[in-house]
Amino acid sequence: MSDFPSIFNEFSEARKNGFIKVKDLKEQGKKVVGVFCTYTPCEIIYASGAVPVSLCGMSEEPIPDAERDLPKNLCPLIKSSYGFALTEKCPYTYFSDLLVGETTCDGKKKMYEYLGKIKPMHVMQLPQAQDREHGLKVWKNEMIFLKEKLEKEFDVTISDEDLRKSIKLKNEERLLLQEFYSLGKLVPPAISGYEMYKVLEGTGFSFDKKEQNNNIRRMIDDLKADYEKNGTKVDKNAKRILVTGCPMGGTVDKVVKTIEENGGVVVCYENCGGVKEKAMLVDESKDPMEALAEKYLSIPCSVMAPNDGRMELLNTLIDEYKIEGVVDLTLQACHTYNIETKRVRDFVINEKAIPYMSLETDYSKADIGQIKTRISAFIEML
Ligand code: BJ8
Repeated sequence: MSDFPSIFNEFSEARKNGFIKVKDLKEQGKKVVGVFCTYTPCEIIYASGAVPVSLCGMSEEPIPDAERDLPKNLCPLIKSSYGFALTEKCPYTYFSDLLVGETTCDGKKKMYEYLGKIKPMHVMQLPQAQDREHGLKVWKNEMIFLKEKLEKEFDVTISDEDLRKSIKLKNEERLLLQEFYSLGKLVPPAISGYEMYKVLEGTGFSFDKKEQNNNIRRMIDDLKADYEKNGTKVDKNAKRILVTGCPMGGTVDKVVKTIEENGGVVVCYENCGGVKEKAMLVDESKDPMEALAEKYLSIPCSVMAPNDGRMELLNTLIDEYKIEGVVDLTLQACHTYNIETKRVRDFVINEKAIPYMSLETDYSKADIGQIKTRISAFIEML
């Protein structure tokens, strides 16, 4: 396979390059809204004329500062996100005019109380179950509440037409990203899991969605043409791995690189950043708020109880991507994903008859050796 198109590098560097872009946007008078979770209905933020940017902390750097206010025994994603706001070390947090979070896990929602003292903060009350009709009503009301907050905060009016336009644009992005990550279905896959992750991550930091969608289209076409002509650089004997569990931005080097340096290739990410949010579109034929509430409430995250949707999604993905092993990643002190490992393990081993391993880690380098030993033993066994 030849070198990647330059557009690929652009996506994988998007987080770094976005710092300058976000500064430029601010100078042009654009509002920036910092978000933390896949449940955030970004369509409403776009409809207000603002741009959403992901503030999920992915580095251990600000964690010691965060631990002045937060307990040590807390998920690194929460501590890192808070630490960046506290220390003003992350330009995205620094430039955000408003932060929007949801009552997902206990750690996040309690941390938002402190974050609200540093930056203007709006918290959406997320229902914790998907099987009650009144849950959907609550969530739709929360959508309307967010819309009103944005209108007031930014002195704008958000019409249904504005919402429909942003829903369409986000759906286009989802369809393109579905096509992109489906390149992992090829045997052998067209690109490594590490490269795939970097592109998917980069879309959270591309602010002009129209331009971004054109670039993704071009990149997919180039990758497909290249695969046809030159094949792939991924080893055809590499074991096909699906990664599920917590968001992995802060652990991708430690986990994905290790999988791929030890005879495996990640062909599918079920977690946030991967398929979880992108698998379902927003219904463009319905009332926009109704459709947004339906779509976002159906995201199968472990903060939902029960979380049957995750098993359904895993079931489909394991078959479609011809998975040979499942790696379930939990960030330390994430109770919901940690508890759900039993259900996932039972499902993968007993119902899908596929090897499974769970990994609990944080953002430090302390356990790199142990992770390498465990992952290489797992892949060798496949
Ligand atoms: S939709 S996965 S982004 S909540 S912060 S739950 S790791 S203890 S991030 Fe998440 Fe939204 Fe769900 Fe996705 Fe655990 Fe940490 Fe909580 Fe976390």
